[in-house]
Amino acid sequence: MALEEVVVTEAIMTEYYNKFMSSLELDVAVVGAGPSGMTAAWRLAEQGANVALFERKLAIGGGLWGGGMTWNTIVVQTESRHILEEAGIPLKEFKPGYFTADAVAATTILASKAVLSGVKFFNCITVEDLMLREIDGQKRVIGLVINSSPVEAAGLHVDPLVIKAKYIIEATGHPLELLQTLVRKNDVRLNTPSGGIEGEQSMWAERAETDTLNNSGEIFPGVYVTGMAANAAMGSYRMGPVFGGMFLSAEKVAKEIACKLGK
Ligand code: 48H
Repeated sequence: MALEEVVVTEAIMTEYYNKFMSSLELDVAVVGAGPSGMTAAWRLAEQGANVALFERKLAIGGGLWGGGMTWNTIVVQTESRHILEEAGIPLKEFKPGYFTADAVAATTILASKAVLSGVKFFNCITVEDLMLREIDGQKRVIGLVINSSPVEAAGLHVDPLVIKAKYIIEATGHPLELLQTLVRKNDVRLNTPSGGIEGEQSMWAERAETDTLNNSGEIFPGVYVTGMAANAAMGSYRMGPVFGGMFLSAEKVAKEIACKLGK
């Protein structure tokens, strides 16, 4: 078979263009393809929402690949077992209530579930800012300001592009990048005890896991926070390589947004 290089180029340009064009006005834009972002995106897309996921790195997965200290096994508790089982991630019970999963299996299976449910992945894209509006006297986030990650890495002065979304999910993990930007640049109050970012605390796994679930939700009009970002925003603890709270937090946020979208 003849192989024309320009056809390959045309195929990539056309397909990516179509994916991008269908993401200009989303139901949900997820920022960060770690365990919480991918789980929330999967749960929403499988209910028919128009969802795109933006990830700065070339590789999706966030902290899920690495297990604990690069020993690539993760631990989840009984409460979150159903989510992994539904995804088809094999689990082993190590001791009563403590389940392990291969971190590579967890990452790849979760990513497959998301992409096959219709989530449009945009890896190598950095979300550098948010789009704000005042609606009925209240400020609301209505979209994302995005740029190519290599542009960011090279420090080039290249202006970004924008996509709109009814809801944004902040799933950037420990650095809490989106909310940091929102608070730094704008005179806004978050739905936190102080109105600002409370900041992550040290290790206390049991407390952190419960808090992750409680802290996940709408933190600013149009912005939901999930995963480690929820604890960083609300001032709770870290939990190390226990991932149950990440999955449960994403499931909670996806349910709340699906309900608002009438799904
Ligand atoms: C695009 C961005 C941007 C940006 C960041 O860190 P993650 O894995 O986040 P979670 O919350 O799904 O999972 C947390 C977990 O991995 C973890 O770190 C745990 C449990 N720690 C406990 C402990 O004690 O340490 O993924 C976040 C993703 C990453 O892939 C980033 O590259 C990406 O978000 N990201 N993508 N634009 N501005 N900022």
